[in-house]
Amino acid sequence: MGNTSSGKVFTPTIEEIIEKIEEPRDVDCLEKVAKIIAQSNHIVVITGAGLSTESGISDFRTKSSGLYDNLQKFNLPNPTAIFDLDFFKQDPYPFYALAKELIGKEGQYLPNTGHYFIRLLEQHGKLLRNFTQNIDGLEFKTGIDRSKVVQCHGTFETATCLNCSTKYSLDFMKQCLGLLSINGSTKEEIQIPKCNKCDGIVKSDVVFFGEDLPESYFQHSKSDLQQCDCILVMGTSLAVYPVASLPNKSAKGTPKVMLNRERGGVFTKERMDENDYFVGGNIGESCLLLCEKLGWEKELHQLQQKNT
Ligand code: CNA
Repeated sequence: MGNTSSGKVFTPTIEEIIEKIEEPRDVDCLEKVAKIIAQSNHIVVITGAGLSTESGISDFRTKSSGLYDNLQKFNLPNPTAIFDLDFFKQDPYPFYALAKELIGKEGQYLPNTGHYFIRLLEQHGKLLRNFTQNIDGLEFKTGIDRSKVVQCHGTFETATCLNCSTKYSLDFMKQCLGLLSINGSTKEEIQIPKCNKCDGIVKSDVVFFGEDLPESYFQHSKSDLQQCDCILVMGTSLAVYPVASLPNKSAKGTPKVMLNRERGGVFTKERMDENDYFVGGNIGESCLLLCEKLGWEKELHQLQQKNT
């Protein structure tokens, strides 16, 4: 599986990922998790693409609906090539087609109950940090404080010319992808974003395989994981490193909880210890049940209503 302690992003090949089985929710376990959350004051939340599927954005590895199973049309040498820098320099089109889908039209994607649950952890003074692998920015649409979120795999909010490093905004990218009108007219087709100064290819500041993670990851990951009193993992297969190794970095005995349809990383039956909890099923429903147990339903509805 390679060097899991490196600061560069990498993932095992699809063949290396064992076929996983979706598991139902264990209600007794959920009850215990609610108690742990009630007692915790420094929670680290680690999130992935599964958090946003209930907002309508596909994840990577869910069979048939996941993005990796729907990339055949681009004739890629392998699915992960879409985030490979060398491949991108040869053919940036597949990445931009995916970017167009992930960014979406204005207001197309909204946060769901899972995102709001994290916002509620913040509102109750319990959130130490949310390390997100997501690049859709839905966390911020809940109103969460930006300093509470580390975007481990970068962001679509900014972009950089690969040749001269000139910075570009999301609006520039949206215009190139046909998501924003220029002088009142929108071109639906994708134009490869090119630098106004040197004509180099402009790449979104999303972290590709082999690239370094952002500075904020290194600034916070070690100390937060040492300080936290609970780890909550939501919507990730824990297959992409180094984020996948974060749950192992907490102090011995720190409760670790995974809310996900399937087990992954340290949450497989063989690897779990007595302080680890796995809650299967959809995140949205699990978070709603947790809100009920914590007495947070009213606040949840208020947050959701504010944003619709
Ligand atoms: P992944 O490998 O696709 O895993 C997603 C996990 O979530 C799987 O285990 C699913 O079973 C699970 N899952 C999906 N939907 C739900 C749900 N509603 N409730 C509970 N569990 C669910 O994705 P990872 O995040 O682990 O992989 C990391 C990649 C994905 C990062 O580099 C991201 O940039 C990338 N990605 C991000 C987005 C996004 O920003 N929304 C979308 C697609 C891919």
